[in-house]
Amino acid sequence: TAHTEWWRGAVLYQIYPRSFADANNDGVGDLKGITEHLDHIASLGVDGIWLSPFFTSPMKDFGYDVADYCDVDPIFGTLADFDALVARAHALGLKVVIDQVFSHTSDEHPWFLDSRASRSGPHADWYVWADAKPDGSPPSNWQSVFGGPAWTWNARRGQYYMHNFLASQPQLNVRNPAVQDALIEAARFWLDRGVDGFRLDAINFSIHDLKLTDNPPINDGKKRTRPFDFQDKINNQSQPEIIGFLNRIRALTDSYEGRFTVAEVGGDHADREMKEYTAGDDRLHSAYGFLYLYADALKGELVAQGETMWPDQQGEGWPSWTFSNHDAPRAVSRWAQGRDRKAFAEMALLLLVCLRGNVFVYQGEELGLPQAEVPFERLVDPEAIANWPETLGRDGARTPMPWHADQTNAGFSTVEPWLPVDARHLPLAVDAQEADPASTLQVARAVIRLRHQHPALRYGGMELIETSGLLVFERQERGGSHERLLCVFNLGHDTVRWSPPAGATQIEAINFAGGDALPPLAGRVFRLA
Ligand code: TEU
Repeated sequence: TAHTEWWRGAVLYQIYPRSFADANNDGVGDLKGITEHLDHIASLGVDGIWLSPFFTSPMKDFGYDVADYCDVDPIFGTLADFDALVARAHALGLKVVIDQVFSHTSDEHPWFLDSRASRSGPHADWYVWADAKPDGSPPSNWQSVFGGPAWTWNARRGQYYMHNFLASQPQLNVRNPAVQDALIEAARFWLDRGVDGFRLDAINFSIHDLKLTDNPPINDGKKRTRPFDFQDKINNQSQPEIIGFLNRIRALTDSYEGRFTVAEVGGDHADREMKEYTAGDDRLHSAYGFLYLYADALKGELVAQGETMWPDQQGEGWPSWTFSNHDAPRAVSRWAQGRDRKAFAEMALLLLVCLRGNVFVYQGEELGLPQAEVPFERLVDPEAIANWPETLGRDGARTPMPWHADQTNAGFSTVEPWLPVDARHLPLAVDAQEADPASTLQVARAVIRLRHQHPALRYGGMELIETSGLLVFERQERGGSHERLLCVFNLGHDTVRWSPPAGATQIEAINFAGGDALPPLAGRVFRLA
């Protein structure tokens, strides 16, 4: 039943391995560093971790360009280090979810080296190849997420190959059953090593339109900030055949005990795809939506949108939400808008744990870190470099985790890290916040505990009561406890008069000192009779 599944309603902590902790002091974080700091994560009370890629990679997209699915890149350590990480995590009661990048490989993967060598070799049809148009131009108008055409010419094969991201991330032909077999075997390798689940990277990019139909332009009048956003990406994404592949992944994970799968679903059709990918028991367990990731303000309407796009109905799957990750500017910097950053970060943590679905906390979010400022000459993200200054890219969300306020590079590494530490992160370091009973870190622990103590928060349905002005909603667990909780947030800039209904008992409060007025950034949770 729902309540024995560890993953349902779980809080997962995302680790970006390059930036978490650098045990061998080469400037880049590693698996040993993670293992040494798992106590910190366990102390938050989360259910598990999600590790961004640590596989063999030329690092053109910092690990999202995989050259060997079944090995650890030497910069991160060894398979033995991975086994030690899993053992320590499990000993601490933490589940381990890892990234699987199944939509594309690195252009240095042996499959691609073979595929581009000839049109008749064993891997000839493992990637998406197409002839040029008669005038030599690319086969379709498809655009890469990082800007520029989604097609790159290869002189040896005399064809274009497709890539939704960098040219060094060729698109796998996931329609080919042999490709699916190989990916399933890679997943099995990690399941046998004890991982508890997978986050499936850009999985809605994995099956393209065979007819290579041009994408229509987007004319919805919305402001678009990212360069690839001017064209609907319907034809290089998510064709119906994806479901067969998801069925195979689910059948594999179901052949092990207690495993979890979550699709990463961005793009223009996320709301439909999230549901399709999770409908029924033979697809994925959950889908991770982008609703909050690029929003430039946190409003009640946004929460309402999430509930509308993901109604609480049988058979529609289970959403996963996050406010921040390694791709998007950190939420406090997008949302605080001149208000007190610490107060904002703490209210946002309470709201996150009150949402219906699984929630993901990104490393540093428990410290209330703002987006780091990375000077132009230190930018390394290929998306940032290609599109600067229209987009600042992703480096500012990927700077080293600050462990010690008084140590060099915040205790992340003894040598200059691959991305600089932002000086504003030093006073927010873990050791400084450990010593302060009123820190964001202590609030993070308290609110995660709150979610775990209340089945209504973890498993319950959500009913929106007010979404403009104040955000007010109820969470109710219909199954076992029949618990009903009322959650109230003032996301606005002004104080609002509000008093709880008769018989309500407050069980948590953030930025609230009492009385019948709710100051901006106040959040309160009540038990209803
Ligand atoms: O991101 C997939 C994705 O949909 C991108 O649009 C993402 O929003 C982009 O990075 C925006 O800046 C995943 C990973 O999370 C990302 O880090 C990888 O670069 C990408 O896949 C390719 O593997």
